Amino acid sequence: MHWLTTRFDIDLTQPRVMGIVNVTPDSFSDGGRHAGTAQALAHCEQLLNDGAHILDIGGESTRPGAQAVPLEEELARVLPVLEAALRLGCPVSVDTQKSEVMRAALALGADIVNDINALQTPGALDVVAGHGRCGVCLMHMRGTPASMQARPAYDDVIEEVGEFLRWRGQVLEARGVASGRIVFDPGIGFGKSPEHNVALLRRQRELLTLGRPLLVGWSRKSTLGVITGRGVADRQSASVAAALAAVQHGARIVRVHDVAQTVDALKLWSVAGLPG
Ligand code: YH5
Repeated sequence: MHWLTTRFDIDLTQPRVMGIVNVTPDSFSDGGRHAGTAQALAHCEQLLNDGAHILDIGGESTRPGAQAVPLEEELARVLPVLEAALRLGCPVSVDTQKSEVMRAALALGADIVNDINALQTPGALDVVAGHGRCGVCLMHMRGTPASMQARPAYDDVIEEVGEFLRWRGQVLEARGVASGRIVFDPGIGFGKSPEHNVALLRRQRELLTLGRPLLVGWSRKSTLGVITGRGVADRQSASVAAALAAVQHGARIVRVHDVAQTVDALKLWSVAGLPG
């Protein structure tokens, strides 16, 4: 099984680690745009040294309740880091919901569009289908980052997430995007209660019947805090364990902050002979 992207056919016969690069003012210094870009690029290099296979660059804070970032600001944050990261020799994804950011990122040569809104924003589908050669991660979200924690309700969260992803996959394929370019993500924490997120982990295998590889992001998310009683700075062990559990239940790509720890854990996992 491979994930076809702009420059790379990513072999998914072994689990892949996507390293998170947040290009937001709270992540890298406010010593000006150039200093922020240099720090973000150094972070990209660190993640690759730690064993990341894919870098995911995002300039929009999507934590529950976060404010929207204006287009010009997101472009100014993301594009300089993306341009430099594209020279590091690994697949690079851009984490955005905005069609204009997708368009600019693909013009620079971005390998993957990672959209928490599954290309439902006006224009996004046109940009990705018009390019036709990038990889795409389609994620399920209920509501918007501003509203999504307001009592999310599902009859059956697995069924509803699965139906949504199946529909978005069909929409993309109808627009000519090859199925080999598309991966699915259940969207841990996006309009789901802790119980919903746990159900998506325990029953994650059911989503494999959709026939696409699964990418999952548990790293540092609040459900891990609910389970362990720990604040966001102390969720590393739980994040690594969640990544391993997701791989055991069939995920092919894990999106993580703590790349070195996750890569080590996956190395042990693979020699232990516990199949994904
Ligand atoms: C994802 O799951 N998540 S941004 C709240 C936190 C910690 C982390 C402290 N982009 C995903 O990482 N893209 C984000 O609480 C994503 N899948 C994909 N494909 C949110 C995030 C986070 C939020």
